[in-house]
Amino acid sequence: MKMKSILVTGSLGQIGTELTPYLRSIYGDDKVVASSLHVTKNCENVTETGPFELVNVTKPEEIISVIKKYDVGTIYHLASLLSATGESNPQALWSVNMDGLNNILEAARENKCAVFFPSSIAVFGPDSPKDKTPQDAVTRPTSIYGVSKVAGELLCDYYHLKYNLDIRGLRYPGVISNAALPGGGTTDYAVHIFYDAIREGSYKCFLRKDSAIDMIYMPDVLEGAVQLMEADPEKLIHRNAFNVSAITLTPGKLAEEVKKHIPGFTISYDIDPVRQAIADSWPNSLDDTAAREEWGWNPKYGLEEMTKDMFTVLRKKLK
Ligand code: AKB
Repeated sequence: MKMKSILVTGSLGQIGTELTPYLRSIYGDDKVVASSLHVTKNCENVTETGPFELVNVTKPEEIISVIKKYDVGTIYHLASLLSATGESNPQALWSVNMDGLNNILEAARENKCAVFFPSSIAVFGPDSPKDKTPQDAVTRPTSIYGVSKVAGELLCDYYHLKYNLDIRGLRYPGVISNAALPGGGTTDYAVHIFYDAIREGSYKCFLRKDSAIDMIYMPDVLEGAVQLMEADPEKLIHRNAFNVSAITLTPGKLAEEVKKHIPGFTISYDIDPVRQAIADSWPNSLDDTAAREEWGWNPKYGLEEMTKDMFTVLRKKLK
């Protein structure tokens, strides 16, 4: 049987920029359709290496037209606004994150597509256990981003239960990567610090030195997403919204690791109250036992390996 195509929304964002080529390397360049609201600078590794379409996820007809044109069978729905951006424009966040997801799920229902939905550590709030937050803890977030991710997880479960759609997803902590910069997130410091360390030898951090939030490195993000989508459904008890994590981090701890590579490196702190309040409402760390047991989540990059690789790649890129 001819293999159906894969559609990636938000393909020029932090994760999409690397997930699209990764999926193309596994399933074939012409089988992975990248889409985005608009084209950004230096995006040729996505737009020129396979099919690319402009799609606004708030417009159902644009999603349906691409699904039909390429005979799409699976959607990696990455288009989303992040936590800090959401606090400055909650309505825009709701429109992209919730209306967008609703449109994707409806299009998936009509066309019998499987869906990957990235949720976030942001689903947890001040009432959730702070350390090693369990898979099935209370989810009452205080950021609009978190509210949209909880509602999104529930909507995904609903479409699975009601229409038997194959919808799977992960709760990402902060994602550290070196291809595209993250935009408007609370965990962005853990990427920016590397760029500023190489360019300036110093970094001004918008979170407190002791603000703990878990992180994962992009190669583990890529492998984990595909591993989950390929997992035997019989083994999935949760299916959607799996906690995943790899590195428990604070800005202070990351700065110490950076200093091992750039000895004169200095960090200072200029706290952004909005992002600090979001960070304070999130867990310090996540318990990802369910992901490990149900589909074999096993991240390869700890703090040392990630930091070494970030410097190797970025030193070449920023030369
Ligand atoms: C953000 O900081 O908003 C994101 C996230 C943790 O979901 N990186």
